[in-house]
Amino acid sequence: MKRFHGNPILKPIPEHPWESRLVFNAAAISMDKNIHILYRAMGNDGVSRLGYARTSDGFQIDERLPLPIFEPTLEMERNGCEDPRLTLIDDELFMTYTALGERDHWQLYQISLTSIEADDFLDKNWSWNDRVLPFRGIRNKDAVVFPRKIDNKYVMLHRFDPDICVAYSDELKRWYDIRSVIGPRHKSWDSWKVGAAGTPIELNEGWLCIYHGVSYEKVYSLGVVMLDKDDPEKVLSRSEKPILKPTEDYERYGKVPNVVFSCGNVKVDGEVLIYYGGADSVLCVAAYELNELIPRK
Ligand code: BMA
Repeated sequence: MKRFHGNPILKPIPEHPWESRLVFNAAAISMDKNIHILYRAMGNDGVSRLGYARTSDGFQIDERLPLPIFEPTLEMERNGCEDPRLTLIDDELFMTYTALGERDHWQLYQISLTSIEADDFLDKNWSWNDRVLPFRGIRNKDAVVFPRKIDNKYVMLHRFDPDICVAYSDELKRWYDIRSVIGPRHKSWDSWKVGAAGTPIELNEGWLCIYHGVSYEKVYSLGVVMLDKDDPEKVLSRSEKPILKPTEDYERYGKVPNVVFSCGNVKVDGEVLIYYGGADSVLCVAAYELNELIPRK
């Protein structure tokens, strides 16, 4: 495993009010010979919006747009659009994110799902389709859609505290059969709660899913779980140890200390690039050999 020596790859830009304070958790997708990064950004108003950056080699940023490409429009997300994940299915890009709103003066976070035509995305024509709430009014986050149907159904991983759960859909609107896939493990780095990271990667062995685990000490680390190709509720193996834990200064010190949190991973030949937020303050990347990510039982 190698952390990029140039980490962090994205930092706040003080001159841009919407991203002047924090830039962190990001979706990443490889299309058209580039890796496209949608990152969560915050300015002084404390509202999360999404910014866009592009890299051709996965590490050096070649382009970064000066304005957000996605921001709250609906009442239920007035306090922010957080932690995006992207999945390409046929020619449509689906984005899940956490919508942060309020109910009875309490913060309410829930999953929201939208999409955009791949061509529009590549043309930077940000014509997103309607935003729908798969689990309206229910506290839920860390949602990501699998890149293909399984048994003729769309599948999503999401998090009903403290477990990673699954849900199925026929048309990406109504979701059903919610069941737990993995939960926290006692006396482990993932003892408090777990949540999916980026889009599951399909391998011969199964679905390679990177996830975050939180310990009782509130340290956020990353691990992997391999799910059965035909039955994503069946766990084939799960890493005993984290594949990434906060050790560098940019992971240990920041808005929220001791956090590595990922919403995006990209497989490039035999390597996987994992994009992750450091201490909820900056965006970083680490490269893994595919082999080292496959969990041994
Ligand atoms: C989670 C999410 C993430 C954040 C993490 C650590 O609940 O809100 O966006 O990175 O906490 O603070």
